[in-house]
Amino acid sequence: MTLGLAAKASRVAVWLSMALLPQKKKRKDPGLPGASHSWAGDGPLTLAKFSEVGIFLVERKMGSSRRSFLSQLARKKGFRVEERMSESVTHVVSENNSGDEVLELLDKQSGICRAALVDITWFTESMGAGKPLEVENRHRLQVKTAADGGPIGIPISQYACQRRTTLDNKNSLFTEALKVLAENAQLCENEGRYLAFTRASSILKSLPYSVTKIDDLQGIPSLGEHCKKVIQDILEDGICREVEELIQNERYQTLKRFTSIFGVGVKTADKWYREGLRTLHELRASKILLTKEQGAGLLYYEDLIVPVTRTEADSIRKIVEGAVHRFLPAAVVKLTGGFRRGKEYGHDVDFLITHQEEGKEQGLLYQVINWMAAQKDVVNVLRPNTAGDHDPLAKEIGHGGRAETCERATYAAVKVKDWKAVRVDLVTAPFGQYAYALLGWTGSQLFERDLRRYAKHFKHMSLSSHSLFDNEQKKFLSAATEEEIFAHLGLDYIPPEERNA
Ligand code: 8DG
Ligand code: CA
Ligand code: CA
Repeated sequence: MTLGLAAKASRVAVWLSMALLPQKKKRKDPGLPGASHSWAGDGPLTLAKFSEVGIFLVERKMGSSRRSFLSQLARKKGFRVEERMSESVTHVVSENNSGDEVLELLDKQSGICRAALVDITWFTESMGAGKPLEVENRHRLQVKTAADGGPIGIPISQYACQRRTTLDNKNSLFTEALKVLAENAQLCENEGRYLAFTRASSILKSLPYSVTKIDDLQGIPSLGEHCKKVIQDILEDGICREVEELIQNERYQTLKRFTSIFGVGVKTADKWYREGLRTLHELRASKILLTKEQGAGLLYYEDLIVPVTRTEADSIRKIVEGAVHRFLPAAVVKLTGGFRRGKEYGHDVDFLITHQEEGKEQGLLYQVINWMAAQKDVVNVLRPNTAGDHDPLAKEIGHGGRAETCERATYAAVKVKDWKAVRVDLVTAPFGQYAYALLGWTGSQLFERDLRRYAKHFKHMSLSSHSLFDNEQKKFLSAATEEEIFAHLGLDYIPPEERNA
């Protein structure tokens, strides 16, 4: 069978890596206790009744003695009051300050302004009611536009899952520069800096306007001094010298080259660099022992480095669907990852497969792969190699630090004349976990990371690609759709094409 792919490719060789999602397991570690502790001034450590609400009282204009009195009052009534602004603050309460003034204060403190900015009336009414009231518009502090070009009508969340990020990036000049810094941090194994640059870049991607002057950044969270300096350099000179120098840096160039080989991580790339290797040619000529993945990654390097197009992804979908439906005609095959978010190109193609009758999907991938491997005129699948699938976001889940592991197998494709090697991620999920798997495998990675961080910090819930566990009610929350998951988390629904954080 010939597939109408790019001119060069008349057939597709598929590089398959697959992961089987396990059945929902009974959880041993129930996670956090039902209510969080709160330090009640001079009194003993008490349990906050309304632990989901975290109040931060702005001292400015309120004064320290009134602030301390109000803090004690709230704690006595079972509210959690934080002394400092942090991620667990949900309500910033201020008296006689404008929203802009509060935002500026918060920006100086930590850059966190995800919380609702409310007037003291919300606080006094909630105290009167003996419970946290819903925030109504009349409680909210008004935030004016930050600058002429920066219409920040509402506070911008530091959480990607509370922002709408389309592919229309109006600040690519800055985000490309920050991406280089983020990549470099990753190549230096500095996760903190990597995240800081990635978050800053992601926030800029979500802005509905182009930043044209430094004032446009007012009220934007997650922008540290370093990021602001990069933006300022670009605004003034059109380039950022630090970034330009990095791009020319030999270690950066070499490690980027080596880590772009499938199966090669930073540690290996760095080792090769220290051994004096610089180019793929040198690597190929060296006697260095490669793992199976690395060998295949190097063999198909020239193919895999070329982004997969949407047309190619569609052709692969037909192949995968054909194979799946041979064994399970009613199975659902869903394109996920970047293509589901509307991207035109990807580094691989991701599919999620399920069947309405729970359990039917078990063993399906092995049948599918084996069958496809036999269809050498359609796809050319080679060399199954099983390994544990470690969820890269597992630490964001935070229930006892235990990662959900999936069974995973990587398959490589033979490259013959006119074939193109493409990486494909195949995942199956039991029907009951489908919505969670769909959300988890659609990305972007930062969007997923922030969903989990948000769930943990604000809802005391543990989100994964399998489930959502409520640590207070100590139960799993079921969801048939992504919309239901957002609702469980108390978040506005964000469609896939706005998850390009
Ligand atoms: P691209 O291919 O277009 O370049 O980007 P993408 O489609 O957004 O990225 P991706 O690397 O293909 O990943 C898509 C999503 O899949 C990502 O948001 C997180 C999720 N994901 C992995 N690996 C794993 C894993 O091993 N386990 C789980 N549970 N999720 C994973 O990428
Ligand atoms: Ca992908
Ligand atoms: Ca993938």
